[in-house]
Amino acid sequence: LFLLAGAGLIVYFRYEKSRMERKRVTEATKGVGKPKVGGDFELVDQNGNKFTGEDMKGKYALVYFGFTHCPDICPEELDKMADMIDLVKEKNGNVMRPVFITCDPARDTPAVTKSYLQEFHPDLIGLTGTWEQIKAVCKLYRVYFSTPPNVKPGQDYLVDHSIYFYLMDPEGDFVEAIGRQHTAARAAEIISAHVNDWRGKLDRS
Ligand SMILES: [Cu+2]
Repeated sequence: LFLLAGAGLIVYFRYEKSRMERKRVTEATKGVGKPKVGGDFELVDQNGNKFTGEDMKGKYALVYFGFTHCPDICPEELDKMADMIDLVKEKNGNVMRPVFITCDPARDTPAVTKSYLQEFHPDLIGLTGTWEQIKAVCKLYRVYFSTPPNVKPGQDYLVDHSIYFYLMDPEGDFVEAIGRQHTAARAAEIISAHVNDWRGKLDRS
């Protein structure tokens, strides 16, 4: 019994430690005076409807920046994102809005983005906009933006982009960035832990 209680305590302390760690992450990013990631934007979704920063709230949002012509990284990361969506849903219900934002607005029209995302997951929301709108949203998320302005149709060019999943809480505040080093399973654990800590309103429908 004593041993069991000891083991229980260790498990409890580990749990508390990781919970405090998450609290630290959340507070560091939500606190006043900290560099802000995210904020309001206006874009258009893959069906041609207006989509703003307000539309992202209510659920947790997982935001990924990429482009449909990306040869290897985006397909890999979007496969991973699809697994993350399923794992988080399995554990918590429909609490997350997965969002893909293109860094290549000249080529990624709503129609192009729509057919591209269909290969990965039906829940994915794909956003595009004008060059200025995309430049602005990249700036909000501190994403490196390299698409040249005024590209000619058919012109080939490279698009460089940051590779992070930005987790945003239901109030639209940045929680943490999930990098390439995390597997889908680990990323889903991190997201689920934040969901469990959340005490505010959360749309699970
Ligand atoms: Cu990419």
